[in-house]
Amino acid sequence: VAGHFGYRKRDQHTWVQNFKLCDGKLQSPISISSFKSITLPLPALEIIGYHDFLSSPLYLKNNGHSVVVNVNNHLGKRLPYIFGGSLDINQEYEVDHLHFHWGAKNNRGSEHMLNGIRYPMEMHIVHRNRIYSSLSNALNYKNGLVVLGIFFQEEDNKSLYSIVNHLTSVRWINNETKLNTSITLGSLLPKNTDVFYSYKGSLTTPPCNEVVTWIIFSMPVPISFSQLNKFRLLSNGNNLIADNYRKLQNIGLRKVYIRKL
Ligand code: SG4
Ligand code: ZN
Repeated sequence: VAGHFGYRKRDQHTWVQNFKLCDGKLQSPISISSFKSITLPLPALEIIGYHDFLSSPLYLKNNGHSVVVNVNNHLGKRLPYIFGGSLDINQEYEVDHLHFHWGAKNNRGSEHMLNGIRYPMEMHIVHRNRIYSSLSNALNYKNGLVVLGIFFQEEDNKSLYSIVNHLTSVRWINNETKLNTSITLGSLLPKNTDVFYSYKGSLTTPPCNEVVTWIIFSMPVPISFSQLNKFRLLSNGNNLIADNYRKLQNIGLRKVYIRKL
């Protein structure tokens, strides 16, 4: 979707030169604080089809900025989708792909911060509003996308094996490999999805379109040190991809909502 951009501090400062939207008032990521968030009596987020195995073949790809699993064909079946929660009534959002942001060290990597904590990794499950035909089409509309943000914290996790074991095959930019086991999206979610934060924001990469309703789960998912280290070996050809997180953006006049039980 975007052309060339880098994550080093001096590179992030130049995003706005090539991508004007990155200078907007509704940018992501942000620092979230539970006590500054507004509690709303929101219904649960309905997460449909997350326990179905995704149609194979599934491809894992190093795109130079991240590592991506595309989910956007689910032959014959409806794609997994979400609705409810903080989302507008009657709007359904289908899964497009998932990708990760991680750090070179455990003290960094997540894009959002929660209560002062930066986690070592954050996974984004990108969903497209069903009324739009494609991801690139959805980028033109304020209600185009919903991204589920999922933090990882260091601890062993079997459900990540199928992705992590293939990372050595996508070490270099544009490497792509077929996953030899299917996965369910549900196995990648936190045990508890009842508590989440939500706010209106943007893509965290150029072109930074302000079309994303963010839903950030409060509960992290475990990942082991050796699994994290496999992400840290991925390269874009010149540098390691690690530290592919955007600097924090101003909340400005925005409100962050929290759903509790
Ligand atoms: C990553 O670079 C993904 O590979 C991109 O996915 C994604 O762009 C981009 O991050 C921004 O997404 O959830 N971090 S984010 O705001 O989903 C889009 C693709 O280019 C448009 C397919
Ligand atoms: Zn992302």
